[in-house]
Amino acid sequence: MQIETPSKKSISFEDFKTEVLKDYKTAVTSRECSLLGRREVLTGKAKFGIFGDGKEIPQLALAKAFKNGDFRSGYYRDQTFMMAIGELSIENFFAGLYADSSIENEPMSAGRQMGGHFGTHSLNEDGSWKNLMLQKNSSADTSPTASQMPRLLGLAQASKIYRNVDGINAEKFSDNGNEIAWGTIGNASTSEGHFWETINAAGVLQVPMVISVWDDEYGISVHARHQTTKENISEILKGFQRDEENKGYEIIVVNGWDYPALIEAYEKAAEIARGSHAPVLIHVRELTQPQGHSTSGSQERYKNEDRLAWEREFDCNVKFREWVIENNFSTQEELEKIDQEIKKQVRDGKKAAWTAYTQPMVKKQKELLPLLINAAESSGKKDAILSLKNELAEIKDPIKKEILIAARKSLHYLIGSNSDAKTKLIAWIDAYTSGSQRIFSSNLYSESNQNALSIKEVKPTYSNDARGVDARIILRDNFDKIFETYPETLIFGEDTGKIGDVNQGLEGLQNKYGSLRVADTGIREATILGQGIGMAMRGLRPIAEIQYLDYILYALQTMSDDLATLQYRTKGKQKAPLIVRTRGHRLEGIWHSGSPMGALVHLLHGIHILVPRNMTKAAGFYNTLLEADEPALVIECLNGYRLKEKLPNNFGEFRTPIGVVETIKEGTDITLVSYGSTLRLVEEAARDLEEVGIHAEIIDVQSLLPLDINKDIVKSIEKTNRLLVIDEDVPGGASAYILQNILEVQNAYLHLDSKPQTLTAKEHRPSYGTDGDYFSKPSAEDIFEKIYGIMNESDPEQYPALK
Ligand SMILES: Cc1ncc(C[n+]2csc(CCOP(=O)(O)OP(=O)(O)O)c2C)c(N)n1
Ligand SMILES: [Mg+2]
Repeated sequence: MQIETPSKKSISFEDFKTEVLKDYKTAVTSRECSLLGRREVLTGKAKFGIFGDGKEIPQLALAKAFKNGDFRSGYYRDQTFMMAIGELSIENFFAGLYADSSIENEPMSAGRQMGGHFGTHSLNEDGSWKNLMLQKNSSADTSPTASQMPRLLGLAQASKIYRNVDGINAEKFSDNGNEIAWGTIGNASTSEGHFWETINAAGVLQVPMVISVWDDEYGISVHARHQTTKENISEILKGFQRDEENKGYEIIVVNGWDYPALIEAYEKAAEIARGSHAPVLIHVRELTQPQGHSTSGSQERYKNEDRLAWEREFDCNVKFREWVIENNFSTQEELEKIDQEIKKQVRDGKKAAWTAYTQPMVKKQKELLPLLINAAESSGKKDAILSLKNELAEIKDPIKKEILIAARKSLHYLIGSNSDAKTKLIAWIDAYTSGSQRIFSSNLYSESNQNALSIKEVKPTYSNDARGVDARIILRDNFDKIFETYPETLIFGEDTGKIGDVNQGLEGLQNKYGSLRVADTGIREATILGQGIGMAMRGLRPIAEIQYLDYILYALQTMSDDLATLQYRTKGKQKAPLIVRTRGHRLEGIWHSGSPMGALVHLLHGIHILVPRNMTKAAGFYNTLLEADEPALVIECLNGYRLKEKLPNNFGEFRTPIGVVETIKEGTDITLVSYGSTLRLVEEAARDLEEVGIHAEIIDVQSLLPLDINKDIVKSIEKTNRLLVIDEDVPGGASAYILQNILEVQNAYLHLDSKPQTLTAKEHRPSYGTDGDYFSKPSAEDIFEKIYGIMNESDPEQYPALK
């Protein structure tokens, strides 16, 4: 018998039945995991649970349309999809719930993320790319609602670049740009700015992005009437609908319990997005939450009985089951049998996951107990140690923390004693602690041999008659060389394309390399960043330009939550070697001369933050970064583009090392540490100080994250015995961060004869105009006086008071 399937392709009834029953089993497995998962939390075996129950059926349809090479960028409801594409087993699901820190057991994040945060592995053990065309890909989820959206745009845009830019080796990443980036988002999260920014940008860019809105009418307890105009996201997006005259979106509305309609919707969406690269929005309505939002609350508090009854009736699994029986794919009895088998499978999988999670720690517990007994024997406080031991022995499935508490506390009772048993105990504690610490702290930065710190310095070279040119020329000629050498590089931002950026560091390059590689974007910093992240995750080398440093705050959430955590949250299984280019520090006015470096340093651990003092240094950083596999933020000096710099003759080759400081003036009396635009003022003050007999040594840190990896600053302080850190951030900002490193990491306090100090901008934003700048930021006079004051205090006879 032949039937007309939703795919409109005629396949045999038997084949279709097999597929339907496979889907049924996945839906039931997923639901059973959710039900048991909640129990695991309520009985205390897991901390928190957020599950995909009530969203199963549309995810089966999505999985059918999802092909190798495609990417998902979604959120915590998508367990059924992950199961359907074969990337999440029952054991993996429970390992995630328990926070199992083994990447083999918990491949999503090695227990670093809450359960329900999904990702696949893009990288081999050595950090190199896998062939992403041979697998189904999911970018690693983040918890902030809608934070998946900016990245989704870039994942989709990569297909457009691969389809339309020649010369890129796409083998591992694309087949002529046929890949779709599939987004998922909850109805309530469409209230976020990131959603709207991404929707508009994808419409403008016309990229193969299919975004599904899972609409269950609620965002935790808050109903759609408080979230969405007209309580209907597809209704209010109607203006985006494409038509004969205008490009735009295809918008599809479908009920989340209607299996055949869903399959048809997803097939249609895939055809449009793959073929024409038009974005598609699928509004999946009438979804439910059988167990409520998460384990931290109960929906009976905010849903009335009518709503709860409706949800029971329209539960997508219930409806699917009815459809399966009505259409003779199976019988009530057969399905009951399947249900029972699956219940058992899930129970068994759960048990296996618990055993795999707990066994290594039980082993450690067993190892430790005799060590504690021996240590007790050698201690004057035997009973205290034995009682710690007994408490530990009674714990059935101990976690690392409980084991280490017993071990480490026992050392309190061994202070002053010496014994073989104590030595053995200490060695055991140290080994277990450091091994465990790595489990939780590795991979913040790249650990491959392409990590940025391993790229060695290459100095710029100059011909004998090298002229001084406007510094922006150096950037431009270096970018030219970069685009010529690396076909996979592209740069985009506000005014980046046609005019070649506001300071013309890219002058003429759009004409040369085309408007896809040197591109103008809308004014939308978060999605400029997201474009970069997504494209970098698919093998391209994007440079995302943020026009001014002050405006990076719009992109900061995406940088901090997504880009900076990517390597860490996947334990090195995904990477986005994105370069973010911006310009800042000093010009004029509250929003064109900010230097919020402390804030950035604090929020962006995981990204290298580079602060070149001139454009040759900046160009050298770009060259270094393109050899590396890590993200970085490069802040050019806003007031430096028209200053003269000598023209190098090895463009594309010279490399500024990352994390290495440079002494730019030698001196014996005091060490001055600074970076970026401020250095020119520090140099000016230092020249004036020479005239009064003070010889300052100036160190340019060049790189704030990481900072002075060779600990060179302390070597200078050993000589000068005095330290002043100068910058344009607020008091206690980046200068305090630098000071902490010098004093605590480099132990410079051992060599200081004067109080270490900082000189910073005022607490407020810099006021407009030349005088505004003079009274807001440290001036050469401020710097001179501060240093003179330090010298006067140390030797008033040699340096009599200035005032
Ligand atoms: C930026 C941000 N704000 C708040 C939260 C807390 N939070 C987690 S889920 C959620 C509701 C999301 O609702 P919806 O998007 O409709 O997805 P659903 O859970 O209903 O599938 C909220 C407010 C968060 N994770 N991120
Ligand atoms: Mg919702």
